[in-house]
Order: sequence, then C-alpha cells, then structure tokens
Amino acid sequence: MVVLANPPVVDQIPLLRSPGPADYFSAVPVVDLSSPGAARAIVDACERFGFFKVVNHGVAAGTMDRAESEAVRFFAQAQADKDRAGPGYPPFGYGSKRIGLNGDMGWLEYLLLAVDHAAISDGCAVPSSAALRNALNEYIAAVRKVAMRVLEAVAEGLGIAPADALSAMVAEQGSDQVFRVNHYPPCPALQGLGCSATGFGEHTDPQLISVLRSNGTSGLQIALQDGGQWVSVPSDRDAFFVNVGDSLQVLTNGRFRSVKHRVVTNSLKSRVSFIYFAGPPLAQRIAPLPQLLGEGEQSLYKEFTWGEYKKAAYKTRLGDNRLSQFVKA
Ligand code: GA4
Repeated sequence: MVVLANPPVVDQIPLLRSPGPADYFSAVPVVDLSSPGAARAIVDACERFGFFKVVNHGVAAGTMDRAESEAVRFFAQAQADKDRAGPGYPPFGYGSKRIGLNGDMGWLEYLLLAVDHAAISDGCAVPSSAALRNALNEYIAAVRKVAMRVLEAVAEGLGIAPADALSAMVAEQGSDQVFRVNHYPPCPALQGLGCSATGFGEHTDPQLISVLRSNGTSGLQIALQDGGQWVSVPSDRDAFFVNVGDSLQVLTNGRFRSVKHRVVTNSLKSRVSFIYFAGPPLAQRIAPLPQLLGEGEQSLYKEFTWGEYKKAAYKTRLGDNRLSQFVKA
C-alpha cells in the first residue's frame, strides 16, 4: 500500500473527502422565528437533528455585514500583527491552526472572545481596534437576543414553566458566554485532488446552544442522528444556524441530542463564520429539568456543574465524546 503524505502546506491537518452536490442536505429544518408555530418546530428539530436554521430573526442585515467586513479587515492584516493579538491566556485571543490545548489542528485562524453580559468582556484586550470591537459588540448583542428567544421557545415547546427556565441561565450575571470568529482561508493546494483540509474537526459543543452565521461560503457539515452520515449544510448568509450543545442534551435527559458537526475547507473561497456559544454560570447545576422526567424516570447522567464540565472538556481532544464520562453506568 502506498501511503501518501499530506502536501506540505497542510502538514499535520487531517484531510476529508471534498463534499459533492449529493452531500448537500436539503432537509435542514427551517424555523420562522416570527411565527406562532416556532416553539413546536424548534423542539421537533432539536429532537430529530439537534440542528436547525432560523429565518425572520429580526437582526438587521447591516449588523451582520458590518461585523463581517470588520472581521475580514482584521484577518487581512500581516501575520505578525495578528500574532500580537494572541494567544493570550489560552483559549482567548487570536489563534491560528491550533484548536484548544491538546494538539487539535485545523485550516483556520480565529478570534475567541469571552462575553460579559452582552458585549466582549473588558478583560479581553483583543480586538483592540475600536471599529472591530464595536461592530462585534453590536452583533453579539443582537445574536444573544436570538439565542434567548430560541431558549424561551424551547421551554415553551417542552411545556416548561417558567418561560425563562432556560434563557435565564444565559441572561444571569456571570453566565459563561463565548464568541468565536472563524476564518477558513481557501486551500488551493488541494484543488482537484478530491480531498479538502479539515477546517474545524468533528465535535459537539459543550454549551446549551450555539448560534452560527457565515458569509455564504459552504463548509459546515453535520452528522445525522440516525446512522451518523455526514451531510453538508447549504449556506445562507441571511440566516442563523442553531446547534444543540451537550448541556441542553443533559437538561432534556437525552431527549435532545447535541449534534456532531465539523467544517470542511473550500478550495477556492474564504469562509468567515461567527458563533455565539450560550453557556450558563460556572456554578449552574446541569441536570435534567424535573418537569421533563416522567414518573420514575431517572437522570441518565451523573451530577455536575457547568464549571466541572468545562474543566473536563478542556482536557479532551476535540473529537472526543465528552459526555460519556458523565453518563451513569
Ligand atoms: C468547541 C466549541 C467552542 O468552539 C469552544 C471550543 C474549545 C476551544 O476552541 O478552546 C474546545 C472545544 C470547544 C471543546 C473541547 C476543547 C475545548 C477546544 C477543545 C479541544 C470555544 C468550546 O467551548 O468548546
């Protein structure tokens, strides 16, 4: 057997089969956030896919466009200037190719930022440019509201009272919100070879939900819950895409499943994405909501706080099943 080494430019970055037209998933659930049926549709999508697309979300196109163009301007700087923006104390700041602390690599560069209430935390020195910081803050304030509405709709659809049972975890003082701007440059060296560089390797998100928006370059793939087949998500720069995270899986005692996802690099076009990760305060206990447990139904998971889960998550590799160590024997 002949084992071919990766072309040097993508050395150390795993390769994936390039997606073709047949890989596109036309059945992504679409939720109209302004419609009365939104809560039911969201619960249905979370049960079937752990993933859905949100339209009629009310966020102005200008807010998304400004954040995108400022981010593009940031990443267009000389490498030495960007390197000065990180890495701060990991994981926050600018990063390139290295993901997390345990050796994962992807064909991307990014800004990882802590969010305090509805804006980039004062403790994050990066980004220092006022124009980028303001544009991202405007976007974060808007996307955070979308996340709250989605979590309120989840509570409504599941019949949980009070209506803010889930959204309050994120609205609370000290909630652990993270914002990420990812830039996946094209990788022309692999064009025509049938394979693509892994932009961001397969993983589930640890938080409650994540809300993603991209510039319209495809690359996001999700694993379907029945069979685990990887499908490509058709991009839509006007919509948001929502993932169920591990914590919401536990809060629903496995009724919702956190969705495995990854990003495949495009050979010709840059992809820029924004992801807002809605996490609770570190002390928040993550356990099935009592209203969701049927008569005699036990939690599938051991007791833990978000802080404990996060600490354990940072010791894992990206593709590890992080929840498995918290599943009851
Ligand atoms: C995945 C979701 C978010 O991007 C993130 C990631 C974090 C990081 O990039 O620092 C982690 C990853 C993510 C889960 C396991 C650990 C931590 C990299 C990694 C290998 C910011 C997060 O919260 O968890």
